Amino acid sequence: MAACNLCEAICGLRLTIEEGAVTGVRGNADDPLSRGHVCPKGIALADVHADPDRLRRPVRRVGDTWEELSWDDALDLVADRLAATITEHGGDAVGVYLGNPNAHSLGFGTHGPAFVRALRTHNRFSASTVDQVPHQLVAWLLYGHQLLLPIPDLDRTSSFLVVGANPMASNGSLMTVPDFPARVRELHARGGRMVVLDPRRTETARVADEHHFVRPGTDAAVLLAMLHVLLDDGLARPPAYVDGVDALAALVAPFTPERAEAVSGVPADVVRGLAHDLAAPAGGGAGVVHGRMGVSTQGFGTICQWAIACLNLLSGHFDQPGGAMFTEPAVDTVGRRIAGPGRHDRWRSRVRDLPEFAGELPAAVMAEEIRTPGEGRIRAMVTVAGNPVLSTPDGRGLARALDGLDFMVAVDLYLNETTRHADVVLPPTSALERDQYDLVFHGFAVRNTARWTPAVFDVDDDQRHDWQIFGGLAARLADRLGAPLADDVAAQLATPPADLVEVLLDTGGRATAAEVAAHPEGLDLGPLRPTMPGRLQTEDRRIDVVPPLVVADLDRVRAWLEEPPAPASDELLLIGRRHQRDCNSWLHNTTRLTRGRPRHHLLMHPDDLAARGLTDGGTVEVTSRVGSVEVEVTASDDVMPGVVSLPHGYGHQVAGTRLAHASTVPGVSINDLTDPGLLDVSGNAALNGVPVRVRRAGAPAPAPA
Ligand SMILES: Nc1nc2c(c(=O)[nH]1)N[C@H]1C(S)=C(S)[C@@H](COP(=O)(O)OP(=O)(O)OC[C@H]3O[C@@H](n4cnc5c(=O)[nH]c(N)nc54)[C@H](O)[C@@H]3O)O[C@H]1N2
Ligand SMILES: Nc1nc2c(c(=O)[nH]1)N[C@H]1C(S)=C(S)[C@@H](COP(=O)(O)OP(=O)(O)OC[C@H]3O[C@@H](n4cnc5c(=O)[nH]c(N)nc54)[C@H](O)[C@@H]3O)O[C@H]1N2
Ligand code: SF4
Ligand SMILES: [Mo]
Repeated sequence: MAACNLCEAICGLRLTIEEGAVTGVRGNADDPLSRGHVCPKGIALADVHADPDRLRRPVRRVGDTWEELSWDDALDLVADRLAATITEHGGDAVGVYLGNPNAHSLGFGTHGPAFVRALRTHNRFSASTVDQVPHQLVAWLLYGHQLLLPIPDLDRTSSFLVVGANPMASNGSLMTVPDFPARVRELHARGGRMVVLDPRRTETARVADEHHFVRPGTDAAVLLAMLHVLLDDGLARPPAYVDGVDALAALVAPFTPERAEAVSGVPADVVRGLAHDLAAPAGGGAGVVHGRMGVSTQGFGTICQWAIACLNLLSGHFDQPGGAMFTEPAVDTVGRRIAGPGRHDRWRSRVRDLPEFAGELPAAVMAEEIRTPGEGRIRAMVTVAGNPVLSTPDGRGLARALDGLDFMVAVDLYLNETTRHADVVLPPTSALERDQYDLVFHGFAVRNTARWTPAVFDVDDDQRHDWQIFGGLAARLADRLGAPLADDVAAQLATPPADLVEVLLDTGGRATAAEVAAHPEGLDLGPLRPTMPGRLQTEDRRIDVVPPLVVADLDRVRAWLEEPPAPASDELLLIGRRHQRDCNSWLHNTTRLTRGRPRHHLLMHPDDLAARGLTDGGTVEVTSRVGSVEVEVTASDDVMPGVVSLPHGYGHQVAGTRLAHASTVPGVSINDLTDPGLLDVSGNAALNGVPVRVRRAGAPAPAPA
């Protein structure tokens, strides 16, 4: 048995192994959460394990080639260079970017934070600020902890409103929901409904009962108008532990459904209907709203997530079956404060003066912090499990900045568009070679479960797990900086994650390590249960729905609604997309996931093509403030007129390296167009709704106005 760690659905797998090789991968029907679900990526996990492209020993760049070196030499070299940078220029001269797969690695969870602390830097970045920071900020403001996130009780809801998420392709996010397609069928079978608001008619929209186009970046108006209706029509039923409802009513009074319609394109009567359906679904039961990437990575990400939280709080179904509920994981990282609650604005970025949240600065400032001379400039970078050249705004600019570093080290399984800029790459073992307990996503699941999955394959003496790399580097750095690790920290770093998880489970109360280990398929701890207000982490154990930070940002929404910026007549709004067989920026070197019809094209409405004299299938040039790319265009009335869509994670350029295969996958990087200047108040990048122009590739540039 194995666990897939490639997305938030954490599916249980059954592997067939013959002569040391995986010859079959199936979903594990006995897993109480994933119930046999598996997607093409889960099957490709075996390809990663067997992949000759995957690095297994440290490599060092020597001119244009890479040379293997021993683990001791590699760790010593990295520690020497980082320590020298810190000694000479201070801790902030080292920057660190933590990529998405860290969230899926037990070894990072148990050993990563100590490594990051050892770097002594305020210049910490991660995929969170191109993803879900608005959720975390709102959770901290309302419930007192950044990871105390309410999850839609999908298995019992009657009315599911999905705003800017595509779980049919993504398998769900901040809602660990393997087997989403079957769960939608079950929703329908019990008479429930699903409605989708999205600028594209997505795979999820296709299985929904209703889909409405919403103009990118305008959801705040729709969600605030829904709140307005809820309060104005007397539908609001706030729990007794909620404060500030009158102030909230006053704040949302100006946001009417008619004004929402004017900017978003969602009809006012639809907005009214959605608010009523949420509070009182037609067939009875409870309703819930869920919003993800489309409403987080946009200019009003925090306002959108706050409005969604308020809708769920006031609907009458908060913390009740079918509404928004809180998962109770067997290892409660929130209640036990294993993860910090999140704080705001304890320091700021040097160049743009942007506040940190939860110890991190926006990934969108990374390049300028490397590039801009002066004290505190980032001179050395550490990346762990990430590819920010493809994943963060103005990736091209970041790639240029990385070339100007004194030193860079990457902890990664592969050479990619980012790690190829490194001086040293340290490859950890792959998912099937290490033990897994999901410390993160068991906490966001639609059902309470726990699952311990021991490593499937042994490793040789010359491989290291990620936790060993973090521990080895932290200890070496501390020694070189003249402050060796305290004995208890050193002991903890030398302890394998398995032993730490055992203690966490045995002291956690919901299930002992032995009970969990006895159920390798996953231990079922039952459906979600009401837990509020007991689990609130706010000081007064109450929820204030009008936190000052949000109230202040509402001014920005009001100003925008009063005078929406007039777009240039030929301007289009660029949005992203995910495909079931893509996995952010990697896995494009497995044939299993890359065969079939190309899926890197720009999608554009036929009317917008016609207006520009463009032809379906032709090559177009897409230009934003930041850059331009050339890519094939496909006519599609699945996108709203005025909107174009590109997937992220494409634009491979590693020919000549071990990942040469991936460079044959066509496509361009959407993040050569996205703009590091466009941010939400949380510091999250506004990757969606980027203004662009599209014209025929090779056509003469328009005369300047
Ligand atoms: N325009 C646009 N940009 C986006 C998005 C979007 O929707 N639109 N989505 C954003 C989101 S939500 C995210 S999460 C980011 C993701 O972007 P990143 O944080 O850059 O993460 P990945 O692209 O998943 O990069 C994965 C890298 O980690 C390596 N890796 C895989 N497993 C491991 C492991 O166990 N250990 C180590 N050390 N390395 C490993 C892989 O080899 C690969 O090089 O992209 C963001 N960028
Ligand atoms: N197959 C696959 N699965 C994945 C991933 C992957 O790369 N591939 N990545 C994983 C990761 S890291 C994450 S974070 C999750 C993300 O999970 P989701 O958020 O479910 O995934 P997306 O496809 O990014 O969905 C965002 C939706 O928002 C829409 N959208 C864009 N702009 C707007 C807007 O302004 N308003 C509204 N209402 N909608 C808008 C887009 O059209 C898109 O349908 O997926 C995870 N699962
Ligand atoms: S849905 Fe996610 S967790 Fe499940 S097999 Fe696919 S990639 Fe893995
Ligand atoms: Mo993500």
